[in-house]
Amino acid sequence: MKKENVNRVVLIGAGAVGSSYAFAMLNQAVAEEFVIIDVNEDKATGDAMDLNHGKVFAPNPTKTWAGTYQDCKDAEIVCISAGANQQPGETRLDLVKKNLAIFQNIVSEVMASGFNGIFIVATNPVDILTYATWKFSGLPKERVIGSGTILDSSRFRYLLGEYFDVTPSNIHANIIGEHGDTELPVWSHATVGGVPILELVERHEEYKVEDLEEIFINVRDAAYHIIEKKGATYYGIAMGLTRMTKAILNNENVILTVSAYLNGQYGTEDVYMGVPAIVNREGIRNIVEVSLNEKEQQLFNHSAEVLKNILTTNFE
Ligand code: 6V0
Repeated sequence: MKKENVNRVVLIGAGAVGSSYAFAMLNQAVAEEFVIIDVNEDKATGDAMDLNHGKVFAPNPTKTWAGTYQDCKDAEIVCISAGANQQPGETRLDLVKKNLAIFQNIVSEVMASGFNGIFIVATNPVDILTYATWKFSGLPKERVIGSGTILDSSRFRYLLGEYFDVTPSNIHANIIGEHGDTELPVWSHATVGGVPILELVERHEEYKVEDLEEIFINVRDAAYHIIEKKGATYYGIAMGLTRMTKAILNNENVILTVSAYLNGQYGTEDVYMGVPAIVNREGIRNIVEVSLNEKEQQLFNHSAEVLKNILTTNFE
């Protein structure tokens, strides 16, 4: 039996993303208990051993073990990063069929345990699989959250930070829409220390619109470049998932750009997409509706359309 006031997080899928998430979670001592499940039981057991051996160096020891679906019953959060990843040349949307089948199985096992917490989904295509998790689990939409464009927004802030030579935390800028090829930058609300980036480009000759466009392309295509070089991407997303987990467990009411269920916001409904949202202990408290300009709204509608077509094919 789990003690009261102890936070338990269960990870399902201890591959490159899952193991990196586990490493970040233990290093930041986010939860008191961390359980690892993988269809490859040896990988889960080996990871738990390896992580436990470093526990003495963490800010607080996290009780860590390779578990079973029964452990989900008392978990506050189940984070899923199980499934196939992109091979060179594959888009995220190419993974739909393979990963939907895996998710049907995983989510029904989690729910059969009596789980009543919050799902965080990382597996690609993340917006589709977050929707699938919501459907398969029957949980309220607020308690199923995808990583969405949290990583893309973080890549965006990093590159803009380099460009303007300012630390990324002082850049406020979002990538929204599908976590994938149809995502879009919200330039109309991007600021550096409160100054609109579009104004900076107008006022200072050294900054150019073409450079901004190139920054966005690099963000959008970052996964392809990393996969070409080292086969997979995992550290960035793992840190993003850890940030989401912290926001929930610490009841932070922080705004993160995650995949949330849209119910009319941004003129779109019945789809999960990356948008800024207030995250707390209840999951998604609210979606932040930024007023998009006409071009941004068109791009957003297109992104929604692409995702909805996939949902229609697979869920009707
Ligand atoms: P990986 O290293 O192949 O790990 C996948 C893990 O899932 C393996 O350990 C498998 O054994 C395990 N697994 C497979 N089926 C099951 C099952 N039924 N039950 C339990 N475990 C299972 O892949 P990697 O970790 O690189 O990627 C995982 C997923 O994350 C992929 O879909 C990626 O595309 C996705 N990513 C998502 C990102 C995001 O921004 N949301 C970023 C990077 C990767």
